[in-house]
Amino acid sequence: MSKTHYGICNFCDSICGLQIEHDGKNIISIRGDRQNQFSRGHICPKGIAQQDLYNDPDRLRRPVRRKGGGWEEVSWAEAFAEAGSRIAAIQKKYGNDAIAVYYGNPTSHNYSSLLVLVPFVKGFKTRNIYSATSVDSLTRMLVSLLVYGSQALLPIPDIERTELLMIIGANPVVSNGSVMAAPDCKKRLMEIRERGGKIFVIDPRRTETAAIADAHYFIRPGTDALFLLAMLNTMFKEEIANPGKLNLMIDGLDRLKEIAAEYPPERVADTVGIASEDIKALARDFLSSPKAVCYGRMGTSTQEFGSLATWLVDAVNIVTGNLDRPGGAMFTTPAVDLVGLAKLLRQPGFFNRWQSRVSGLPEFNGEFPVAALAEEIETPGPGQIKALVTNAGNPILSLPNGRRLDRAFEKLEFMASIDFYINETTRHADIIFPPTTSMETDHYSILEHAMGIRNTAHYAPALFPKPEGARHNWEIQLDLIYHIERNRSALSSGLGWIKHSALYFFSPQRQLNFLLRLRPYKLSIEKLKEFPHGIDLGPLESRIDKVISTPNRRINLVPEILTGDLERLQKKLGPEESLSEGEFLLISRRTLRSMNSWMHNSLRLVKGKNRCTLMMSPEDADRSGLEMGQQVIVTSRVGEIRAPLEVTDEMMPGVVSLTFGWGHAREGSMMSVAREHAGVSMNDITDECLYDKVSGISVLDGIPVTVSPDTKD
Ligand SMILES: Nc1nc2c(c(=O)[nH]1)N[C@H]1C(S)=C(S)[C@@H](COP(=O)(O)OP(=O)(O)OC[C@H]3O[C@@H](n4cnc5c(=O)[nH]c(N)nc54)[C@H](O)[C@@H]3O)O[C@H]1N2
Ligand SMILES: Nc1nc2c(c(=O)[nH]1)N[C@H]1C(S)=C(S)[C@@H](COP(=O)(O)OP(=O)(O)OC[C@H]3O[C@@H](n4cnc5c(=O)[nH]c(N)nc54)[C@H](O)[C@@H]3O)O[C@H]1N2
Ligand code: SF4
Ligand SMILES: [Mo]
Repeated sequence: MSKTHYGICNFCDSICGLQIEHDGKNIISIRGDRQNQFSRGHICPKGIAQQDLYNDPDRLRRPVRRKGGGWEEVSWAEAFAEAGSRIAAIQKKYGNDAIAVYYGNPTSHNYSSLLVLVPFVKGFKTRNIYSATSVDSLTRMLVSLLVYGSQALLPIPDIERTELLMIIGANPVVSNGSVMAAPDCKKRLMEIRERGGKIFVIDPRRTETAAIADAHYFIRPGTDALFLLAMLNTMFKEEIANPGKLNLMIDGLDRLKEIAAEYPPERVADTVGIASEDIKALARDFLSSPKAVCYGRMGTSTQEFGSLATWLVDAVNIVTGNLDRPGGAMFTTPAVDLVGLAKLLRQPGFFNRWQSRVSGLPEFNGEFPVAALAEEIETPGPGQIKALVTNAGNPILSLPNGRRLDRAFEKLEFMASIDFYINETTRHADIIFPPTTSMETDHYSILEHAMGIRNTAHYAPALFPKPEGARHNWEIQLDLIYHIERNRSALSSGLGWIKHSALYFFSPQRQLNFLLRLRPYKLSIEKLKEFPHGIDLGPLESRIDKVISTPNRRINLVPEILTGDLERLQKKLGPEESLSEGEFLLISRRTLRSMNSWMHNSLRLVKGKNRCTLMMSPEDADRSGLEMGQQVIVTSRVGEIRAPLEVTDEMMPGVVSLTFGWGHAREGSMMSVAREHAGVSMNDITDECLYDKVSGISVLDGIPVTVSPDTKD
């Protein structure tokens, strides 16, 4: 008999409520939960495809170990014992930093994995810690740390009440929002216009989001900081820029005025690609709207001036009085209060306490930027990486210069991965530990609720019990550390056992329950179970005076670490910055039926037309003598890839775009459907040497490339 379970999709920040029909063992169907307080029935194709992951015959159910040219299943005990002893031996021989850890995006969508992340990464006792943060939101977190005093203080656009939304470098209609949990995002954006508000989009591609906006402006990749400074220039000149009640708590307003004075719209227009009159009009519209908000994401984060651009997005909101006011950019009041917790534990975030060995890249919260990973494996000397553990990440496809990483991973003495699949990354591993799927785990989206456009809370029990002989992700993380400690010394083994038992006792579920019981809402898992469609805790509230975490409890509008980078930005205005003949700037693209690099083994998601194309404007195609559908070679400093050309006026002339996360034909990867729809990996030509000089975040948008016909075609 069919039963109904209300679950949560944990693939992206949208946290859609799922209505799952099942028979206790098999999933019959998945659809959007219409009664869900937050997602209102919304679901996207990836949510429906959760069942494909669960049913996938290629998904590993037991640990596997490399054997000859293939793999053999081994018991958990054997897998842990071997990984523990190999890692401990390598650390004994070369020092603790010889082991590196990389954890990927799904870690942050899985509360239990997240709650054991600190003991997990610290357990390795290495400085070589890496994650997808440095190809994603590092700049966002760094700017929050510098301006508001806590990396966890993320300003969220209050799209339910705003009258003007300026989206710069984000495509929420496809991504469903990032650092902005806004399920049913497209509809919510359309509601802004239905109530008479406006949406402006600033993007080198006329995106799916631009298609539902009032106006769209092409911008040259990497020049957002200049554009935003010119906006500020106009705002200050008009003399009506007024931070309002924030005036009393801002440090550096005059200094920002001085800085912006140097960037009149006329000075930046040619470089940015937006007419000075348009920049002024946008600034005036923004100023004159009683509730406006500027929202930037990947396009302003993972670029040459990622820190400056992210900072200036906030500056626009602050100087116009739109920070912390309804309809502007606001801080959430989540049921698990991360900001309060960070304050209590004195962990607001840390930056540049130490630097990477080879290139001197700054640490952030104890992690190095991934731009340093390949060179840290390749460069001999004390501290060289000899072994790697990955958790829920696919760096070969998700990090710049995947081919160099492929070569570097080959040199490792040992590698272990926690993942469901033998994919482009884990095929390099010696041992793979597969965790349970999202259908076998309970859910509470700690980070996403903290980024909600409303205050909400939603707990969903696991749909199916943990199958016999399976391990949850958090259990694998803790068991692995325990087995390393066992091999370190008798003392470490004893202490490790005590720690291990304590962490199992204070399991992630117990920790979550404890955190939920705290103020302000004093909830609990039991209580939340009474609300299978989630609880709406109301719209965002003004609360900066309660949460501001800088030592002097004031907003630091002009952090020196950021202003120090303005000199580099100035150079962007020089003549040497223009592209040479035949050169383009390459940007990244997301599509609705892809989830970064990893849901391509679901036939329902990959069938249909090839989305792995190079988009180019008709002018550029004409000038280059290229035609729609033709196979082209895209070449950067680090290599070349081949892809079919898609000629479209969506693209700004001079800019080309590729989807990322494809390229599943690599030998040894064992995902049969993905292999049939392989595509090519954009990150085979992104350049690991290009990063934002302040934060070290990788440049994924604005890579210089050339495009030529593939004569073999
Ligand atoms: N060129 C370019 N590159 C990019 C981006 C871009 O826009 N352009 N975007 C960047 C961004 S924003 C991100 S977040 C990164 C993502 O980078 P990664 O996190 O490295 O890559 P994902 O594709 O998310 O891979 C997730 C991996 O985790 C596995 N997995 C899924 N769920 C679980 C789980 O619950 N437990 C475990 N153990 N494994 C699981 C999957 O099988 C897959 O191998 O990519 C970045 N790379
Ligand atoms: N369907 C789907 N949804 C996803 C994901 C997915 O893979 N697929 N991934 C999830 C993840 S991990 C994340 S982090 C989020 C990301 O969420 P978003 O940031 O909303 O998504 P992107 O598509 O990366 O949007 C970046 C936009 O910036 C533009 N851009 C590129 N360079 C520049 C520039 O220099 N300046 C400006 N102004 N714009 C620029 C690009 O054209 C693109 O439209 O999406 C999440 N949601
Ligand atoms: S929008 Fe995100 S959370 Fe919602 S169903 Fe799709 S992948 Fe899942
Ligand atoms: Mo991401």
